[in-house]
Amino acid sequence: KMADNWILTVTARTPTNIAVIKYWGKRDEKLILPVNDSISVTLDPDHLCTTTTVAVSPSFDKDRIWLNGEEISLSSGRFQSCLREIRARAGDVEDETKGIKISKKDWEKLHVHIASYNNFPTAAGLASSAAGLACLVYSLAKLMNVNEDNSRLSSIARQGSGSACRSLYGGFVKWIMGKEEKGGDSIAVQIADEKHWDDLVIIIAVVSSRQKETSSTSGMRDTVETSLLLQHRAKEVVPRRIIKMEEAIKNRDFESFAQLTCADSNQFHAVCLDTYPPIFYMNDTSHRIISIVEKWNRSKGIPQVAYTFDAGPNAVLIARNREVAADLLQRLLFYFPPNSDTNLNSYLLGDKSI
Ligand code: 2P0
Repeated sequence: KMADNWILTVTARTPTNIAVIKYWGKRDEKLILPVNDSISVTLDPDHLCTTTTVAVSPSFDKDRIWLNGEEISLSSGRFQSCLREIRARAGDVEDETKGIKISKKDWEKLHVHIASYNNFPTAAGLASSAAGLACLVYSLAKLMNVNEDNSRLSSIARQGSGSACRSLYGGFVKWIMGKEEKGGDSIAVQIADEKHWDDLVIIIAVVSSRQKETSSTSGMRDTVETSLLLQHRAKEVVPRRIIKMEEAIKNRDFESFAQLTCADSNQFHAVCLDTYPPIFYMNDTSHRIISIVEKWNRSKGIPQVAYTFDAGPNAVLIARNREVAADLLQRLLFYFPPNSDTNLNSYLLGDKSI
């Protein structure tokens, strides 16, 4: 019989990701299978990321989870799916220095404690389930010695939150929607690593730190049920954009990249407006940022900056290089001076030297 005075822990860190071709709409809510492929860029792990420590000990009498130091419920179907899928794949674990030996079948009886921290203010409205669920699945897989590659793990993370499957890789990542009913082929793959296009600088302009009014999960459900534009988008528009976006990324073609990124963000928000009841994620400040970037890009003849907005009003701005990023920050300060009515907090990601 095993002694029960030991504890084994694993810590992992996972960055969040920003979609440039958006995921919006599920064909299967329980398995989280999307209606179209999506493509994202994973942020540098020094910035918006989740750090998770998972622990196992025979003295734990149930599975528990803490988020930013506060215990939350683990009872949601999504957490339970991830835990079940990982446990089903658990392997033998041996730590000779501690005299610990866990066999595959022991994992059915052992309980885990999970502690997760976001290194960005949750109140900033940037809290994304992507980094959190990806980190949870990855750290549990390490703890339980799950012998699966990242694409198989991405399929498990997907069942925690759709966008989480894309955070298991750095660089540019494609989530393939897949065809199978059970979703085994709905996985993420890396299309270019983090070094491939390192001229790009990402700036997040925090327009509002208010929590969004419509959650992504319920917003998507309403869209799937009511928007005809979504059907056109998923069948006709996104498949072509995915091919073009992959090409643009491979060739580091900023002009095509920016055109596709901005167009896809705008279509995603058009689909939200086409939903009943309509969903408004952007506000007047978001719209002003779009106008400023569009005018600037047109005046230069070639795009300098791409913008994209998710399920909230905050702008994600992707500058073609460091010089443009410095110029962009100047412009944001000019149009949105600190301590004015519209106070914008810009987070510069990826290059602290500007
Ligand atoms: C994306 N978003 O591709 C899109 C663009 C928001 C706008 O993925 O229900 O939190 O957990 O699968 O992943 C946000 O949705 O939704 C999202 P669930 P998720 O990044």
